[in-house]
Amino acid sequence: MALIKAAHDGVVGTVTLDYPEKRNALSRELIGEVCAALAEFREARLRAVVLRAAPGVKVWSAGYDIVALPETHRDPLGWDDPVRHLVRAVAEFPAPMLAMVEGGVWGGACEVVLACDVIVIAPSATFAITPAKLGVPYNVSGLLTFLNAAPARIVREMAFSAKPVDATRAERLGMINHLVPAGELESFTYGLAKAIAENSPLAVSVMKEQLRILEGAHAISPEDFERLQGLRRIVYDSADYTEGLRAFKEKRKPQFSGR
Ligand code: LCV
Repeated sequence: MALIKAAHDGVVGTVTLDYPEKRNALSRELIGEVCAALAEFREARLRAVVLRAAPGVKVWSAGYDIVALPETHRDPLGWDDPVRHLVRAVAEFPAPMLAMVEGGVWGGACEVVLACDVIVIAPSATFAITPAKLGVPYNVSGLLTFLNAAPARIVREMAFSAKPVDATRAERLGMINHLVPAGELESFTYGLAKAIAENSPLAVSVMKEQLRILEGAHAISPEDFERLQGLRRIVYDSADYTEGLRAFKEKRKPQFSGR
């Protein structure tokens, strides 16, 4: 079953998330389709790509496919998890990726949007960092994506409260590039994509790669990394982690005990 739509005009590509039954949850299958489309776009040497959902959606993406997360004893967000693949594919795509957003963006989807090079949103867009609501130990590279996209104090508030940030606040904080009226979202985004596509693709591509490396140039010692992994392990082996996932599946509020 196709969970996305992909198309291009030889210059600008579009990937449309199209899994409304599950609010565009980022299942392994959906992410596999996005990555395959990006691989084709790379071959076609496209100069910009727009990542979007269907027009007028209330939910741009509900984030990780929570149902697929392991219930315990296994890192749910390790190097090989599907969202990490997608974030890397976005960051390493050799041309700019523009996220065009209306509706709610949750959890892992928030990371995917913030990993894009340019973000254009409509007034209905909201952004939430949700691991604390679910009891999930987010990972270091994911948190770095957030830290590169918003001030540390804001990342803290978003991560600790899991409350959505609305479109005007996201614009004020510099988390996104442009907030435009819903009726102008497409024309504005594709206008910007075309302007980018008229510039030197080699210069643009090498700047994107340099910025990616510079954004990741934070020193972390092997000891600190191991320690953080150990702390994360305590979370995914906890009763609270199991409770968070179960509560979602049972459509109820989780009762966290801190154990
Ligand atoms: C699987 C889903 C999902 C979903 N997965 O529609 O960053 S972390 O660490 O938190 C990471 C682990 C992560 O990204 O987790 C996901 C974080 N996302 C969220 O917390 C949002 C969870 N979803 C919702 O709160 C609601 O679904 C929203 C508000 C997005 C939409 O509400 P709405 O009333 O429009 P439903 O809740 O009725 O959802 C429709 C169907 O999509 C499934 C959900 O279980 C339901 O399935 P059934 O029709 O089979 O009951 N669904 C929604 N989100 N992340 N499945």
